[in-house]
Amino acid sequence: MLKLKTENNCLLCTISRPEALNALNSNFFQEFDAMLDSLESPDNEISALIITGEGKAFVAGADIAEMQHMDEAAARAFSFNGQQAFARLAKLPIPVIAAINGYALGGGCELALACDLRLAGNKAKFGMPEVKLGLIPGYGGTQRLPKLVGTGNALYLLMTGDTIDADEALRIGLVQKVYDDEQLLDEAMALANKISDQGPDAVRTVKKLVHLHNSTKIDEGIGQENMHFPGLFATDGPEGISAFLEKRKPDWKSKN
Ligand code: CO8
Repeated sequence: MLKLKTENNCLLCTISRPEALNALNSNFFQEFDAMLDSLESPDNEISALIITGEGKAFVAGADIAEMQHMDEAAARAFSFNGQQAFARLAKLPIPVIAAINGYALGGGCELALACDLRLAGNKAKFGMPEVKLGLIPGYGGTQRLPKLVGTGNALYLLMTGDTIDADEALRIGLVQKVYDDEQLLDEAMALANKISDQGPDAVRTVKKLVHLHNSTKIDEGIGQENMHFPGLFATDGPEGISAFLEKRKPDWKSKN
């Protein structure tokens, strides 16, 4: 289900099951876990991950047909498995960009929520339609969505099951940018390259600290910032500062 392609050290992961609008089934999670294994490996040289979907959907949700015959134990396992996978995705040390090319519904929206940055094509559609099926999100959506768009916007989407378009998603902060569909992947790649041009250890540390704000009190988080700040003076900092003063581009490899 996953087509993987590397370009400029950036991994493009295309979810490819267009006949079912890329609905997430057990096969998906097996392949996704294998991709995460390789991205978590210490030898990994990939500097950014872009996730997109083939055809008219990013992902139209968890596979409803697969859920049809689940009992409670199977539902718990299916939900837990997805939660674990998306938690691993959120914790990857590299930036993860969702390039949302179409429907991002239910589990598909939750996948996008577990990414660091969300870019939408202008035909993208977002929603949490689980209540229409008599269900709730099971891959972290009840927790990640309100943190991103606020309690009111999250409850509106979660209680009505309504679908919103890319401009509305931009307005409520669900996505960071909206592009013409034809430009979406190029823009996602340009964003990945732009981030890759920055101090790699600085970017990893920013990601770690910003995600920490969801689980810590502000004083503790600021304390963590102070703990991590000096470490940059032993990695990216000297090269970044010298390059600025010498009016040249930093060569991060020279100091790492
Ligand atoms: N699961 C399985 N198959 C799907 C899904 C899905 N989520 N979405 C679409 N498909 C299939 C359709 O059944 C159809 O298959 P077929 O051609 O064999 O009939 C094919 O994809 C094309 O779909 P449509 O003909 O419906 O395409 P339309 O353009 O008419 O409609 C929609 C597009 C509006 C996106 C429509 O397909 C739709 O409403 N899909 C379902 C969206 C949805 O409800 N998503 C939420 C699913 S629940 C969920 O994600 C919970 C996550 C947590 C799980 C925890 C585990 C227990």
